[in-house]
Amino acid sequence: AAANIGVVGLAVMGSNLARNLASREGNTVAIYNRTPAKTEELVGAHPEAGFVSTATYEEFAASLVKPRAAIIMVKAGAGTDAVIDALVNVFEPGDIIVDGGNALFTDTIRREKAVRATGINYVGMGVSGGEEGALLGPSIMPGGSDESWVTLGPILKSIAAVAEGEPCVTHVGHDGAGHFVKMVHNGIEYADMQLIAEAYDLIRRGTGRTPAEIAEVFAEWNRGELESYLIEITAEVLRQVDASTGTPLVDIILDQAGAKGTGAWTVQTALDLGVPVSGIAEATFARSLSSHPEQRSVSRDLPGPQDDLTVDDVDAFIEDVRLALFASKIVAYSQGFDEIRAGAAQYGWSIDLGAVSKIWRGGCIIRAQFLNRIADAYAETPDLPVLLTAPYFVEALGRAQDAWRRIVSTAATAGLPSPAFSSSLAYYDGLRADRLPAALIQGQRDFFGAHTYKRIDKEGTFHTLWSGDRTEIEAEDTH
Ligand code: NBP
Repeated sequence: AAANIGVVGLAVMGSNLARNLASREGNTVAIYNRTPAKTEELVGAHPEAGFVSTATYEEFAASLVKPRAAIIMVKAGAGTDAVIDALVNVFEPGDIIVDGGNALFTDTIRREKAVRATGINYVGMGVSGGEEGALLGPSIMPGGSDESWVTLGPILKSIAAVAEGEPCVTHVGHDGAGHFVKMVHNGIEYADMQLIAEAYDLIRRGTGRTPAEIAEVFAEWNRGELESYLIEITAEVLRQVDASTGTPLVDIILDQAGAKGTGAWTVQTALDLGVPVSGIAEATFARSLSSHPEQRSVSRDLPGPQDDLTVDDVDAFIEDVRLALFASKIVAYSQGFDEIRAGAAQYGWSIDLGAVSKIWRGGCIIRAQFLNRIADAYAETPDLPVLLTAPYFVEALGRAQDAWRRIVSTAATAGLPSPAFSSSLAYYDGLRADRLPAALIQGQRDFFGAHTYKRIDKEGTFHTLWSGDRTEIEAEDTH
C-alpha cells in the first residue's frame, strides 16, 4: 500500500482530478477504470504523475493506505451504485468512499445510510468547475461524516481552487449536504446566465449595438461590482466571429438552450421545501421555452406591440440594464441561499452559509467578487432569514430599484421577454409588501374547501359557514 488517495472512473473529470491530486505535494494516487485500456492510457500519457495503476478493485484497495479513501468519478446513477457495491466489498470499516459525480442529494442520503451500515464512511461531494476546474483547482463541496473529513480535508485542500489565499473547500455538512449545495450552486448558475442573457438582449434590441460592441459593455461591467467569471466569458462569446460565415457566432448558434437537469432539481426541491426560488425557476423554464421549436413556430404571429424598442439615451439605458441585472442577481443568490437554509433545516444539516459563499469564490462557474459580500452578510448575522436584507444588499437594491423598474416596464411595453428580471422584481416587491393578497386566497380556500383561516386580531383558527348563514365559527386547523 502506497497511495493515500484513489480515483475510480477515468473519463475527463476523473483523469483531470487524478492528475490534479498527483501534482500536489504529499499525494500518491491509485487509479482504476472499468475499461483497463483507459487506465493504461492515462498512465502512459502522464508518467510524471506517478500513478499507482490498478486493474481490479482488489488491487485498487490493496494499493491504498488505511483508512483508504477513494473518489468515484463515474456517470451518475447506476454506474455510481455499481462502483459503490464493488468498493464496499473490498474496503473495511473506517475507510472512505467519496462520490464526486453529480448525484441527486436524495440518492446520496440513501447511499450514505446504506454504506454507513457497513462501517465505511460515505461522502457525497459536489465538484464544480468542469474539466478545467478538476485539473487546476475546483470548488469542492463535500458532505459526509466528521470522521471522513479528518482524512479528506488536507487532501481536498491540496487540490481545490484558491480564492484570496483560502482553499475553495469546506465540510459543508453531513450525508447529502455537499450534493445539495452543489445542486443549488447550479440553480444559481442558471439564474445568473439567464439574467445576463436578458441584459444582452435588451441592449441589443434597444440600442442596435453589435455583439462585438456589447462585448465591450460586458468587459466594462466586469471591472465593477458585477465582476465575475460569467460576465467575463459573456464578453468572450459575444466577441467571437464565426469563421465560415463571418457573422457573430451568437447569431449562428441555434437559440435553444440545453440543460442537464440540475436546474430542474433545484426547482423541484425548492417546491418540496416551499421556498420561492422564482429567479432560478424562470431561468429553468426559459430554457424549456426556448427548446420547443414546435410551440415557438406556431406562436410567432401572436399579437404584440406595434413599435420596436427605441432608446433615446443609450448610455443611461445601458446603466439601467446594469443595475437591473445587479438587483436581479442579488435576488437569485438570496433565493438560492434561502433554499440551502431551508434544506439544512429539513435534513438536519448544520451549514455555514458564509463558508459556502467563500468556497464559490474560486474554481466554479459562479465565481464572483460579489460572494465576499454574502460572506460578510452571514459573518454579521449567521441566521439572517433573507440574505438580501443585509445592509450591503439593501444599499445596492435601493440604488438599483428605479432602474430595475424602468427596465422591467420598458421590456413589457416593448414586448421583450425578460422573465428573470421581472420575476425577481415581483419577488422583491412581494417581500416588501405590508399586506399580500394571500388573505383573499385564504378566503377562497375556506369558501370551497373549508380550509380555515387565521385572523390578524385574535388567536385561533376560523371558518365561515359559506353555504349556511355565513357566520364565523372556531375550527380545527386544517391548513
Ligand atoms: P462520464 O459521466 O462520461 O462517465 C464515464 C465514466 O463512468 C467512465 O470512467 C466509465 O467507465 C464509467 N462508468 C460507467 Br459510464 N458505468 C460504470 C460502471 N457500471 N462501473 C464502473 N464505471 C462505470 O464522465 P465525466 O464526464 O468525467 O463525469 C464524471 C462525473 O463527474 C459525472 O457524475 C458528472 O456528472 C460529474 N461532473 C462532470 C462535470 C463536467 O464538467 N463534465 C462537472 C462536474 C461534475 P468506462 O471507461 O469503463 O466506460
